[in-house]
Amino acid sequence: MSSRLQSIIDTRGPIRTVGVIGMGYVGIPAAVLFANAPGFESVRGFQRDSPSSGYKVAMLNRGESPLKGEEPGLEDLLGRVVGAGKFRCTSDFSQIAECDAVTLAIQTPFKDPKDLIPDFSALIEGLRAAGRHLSEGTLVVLESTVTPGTTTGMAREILEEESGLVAGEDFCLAHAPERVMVGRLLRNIREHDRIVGGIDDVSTRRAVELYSPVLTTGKIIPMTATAAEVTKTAENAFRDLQIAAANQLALHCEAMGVNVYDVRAGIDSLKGAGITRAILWPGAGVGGHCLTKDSWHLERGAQVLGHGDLWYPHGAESIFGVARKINEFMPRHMVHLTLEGLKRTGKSPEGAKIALLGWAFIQNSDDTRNTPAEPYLAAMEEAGAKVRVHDPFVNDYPGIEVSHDLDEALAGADVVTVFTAHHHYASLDPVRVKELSGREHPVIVDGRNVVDPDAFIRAGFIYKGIGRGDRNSHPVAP
Ligand code: SAJ
Repeated sequence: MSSRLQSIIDTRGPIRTVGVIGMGYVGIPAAVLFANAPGFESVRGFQRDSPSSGYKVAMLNRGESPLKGEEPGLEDLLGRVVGAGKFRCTSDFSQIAECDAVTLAIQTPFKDPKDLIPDFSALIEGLRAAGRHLSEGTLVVLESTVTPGTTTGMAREILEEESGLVAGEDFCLAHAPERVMVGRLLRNIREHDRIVGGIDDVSTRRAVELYSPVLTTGKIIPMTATAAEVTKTAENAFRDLQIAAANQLALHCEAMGVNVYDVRAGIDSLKGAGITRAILWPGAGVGGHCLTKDSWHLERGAQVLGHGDLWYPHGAESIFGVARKINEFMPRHMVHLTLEGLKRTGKSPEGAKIALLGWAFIQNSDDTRNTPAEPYLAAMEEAGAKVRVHDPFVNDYPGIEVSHDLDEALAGADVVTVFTAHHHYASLDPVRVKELSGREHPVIVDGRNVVDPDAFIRAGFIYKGIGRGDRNSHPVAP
């Protein structure tokens, strides 16, 4: 622990001004909650003035949220902190010099999972901007999910190179990973426990000072920066693994003619001391910015930080890698179910009309990052089908026309495929859908168990559902 750094912090006093780099799903709610905390005088949101996202600066300064999906409380709180002059967004990164603490909430996708190469270009740019305007005693926090070893390694090096200062001596550095889900951003930040990992004790304490005021029921869990990185990547890798186990079980249930949802309810019923049954939900695939890559960050950490000391058969796939492959397989399984359904109507995919319901990767959101619907669409178009996409939340997507008109999307459809469990689809009326399709036996492929198979079968549909071995070979209603 550096007494020098502690005395710099003591001289600087409590954190008053906060900067948040990256105005996205993580940065915007974080900045608004910092601004809402009475102890912080002002919060700056830093956003590059790029063609794709520069528009956010003016929008945020008008108190409007650029995030489209349902985000309870966000727009109100944003309006209040902007109105009170506590939050302002800017693309002038030199104002970082006025901040006591700076957080980075920037995307960290993977360029090539096969060779475990992440794309840290946006993060590096953010770190360089922070480093260029860093002053003694500033706290820098990485909120982005990163490969274990990044905070004490690459991030530290770049910040020191740009600032000429030394982490742990002249400024504080920590990792405090975000744990938010779209649709409940504010609640997650307030209520989830916060993992806080400094590169040293002074940094950890300073980061605890930053996050404590925004927590309501959540508590701080302090640890080292690298342990915090492993915690974050591992909790997502475990979730991906649990989903993969549910998906594998669904495939087995289809083969055995059993309803996976009955089995799931049965397994879930075993409760009691020492018994944790976190069986998740099978489905059409795993999307989003997190589960689709964080296993690879964990794998890379074990490789890089482990310096080859990973005592595991060389070249053997880790369970996290296998889980990724199972979840990546599910959209292809949706293709299989679609082709099987068409076959039952004596049709081939060539020229078939498909209504794809749900483009967002998760229900009741506009978030389309790594949507599992995309590989399905590509495969069906390759098979010669015409696919119309409907999603009530998604306005636009490069190269894809997304309709908000459900009747128009369903008109003339040979197949209706449900990819996202938006609440709109729970009330699909089989008689109405059949009318719109105009087919004697349209096919319905349910990737999220949102429709009642029997109601659709009675209406003359060919039904196919993930994990519904009990219905997927049903007799066709006359
Ligand atoms: N999914 C399933 N079955 C399930 C749960 C999810 O197929 O039982 C699918 C969803 O449809 C979606 C994908 O997985 O396509 C991801 O869904 P998610 O509910 O995991 O949503 P994320 O990725 O936004 O949130 C995860 C969460 N991680 C954990 O719970 C460990 C969240 O807490 C993290 O903050 C977030 O990743 C992140 O940002 O890392």
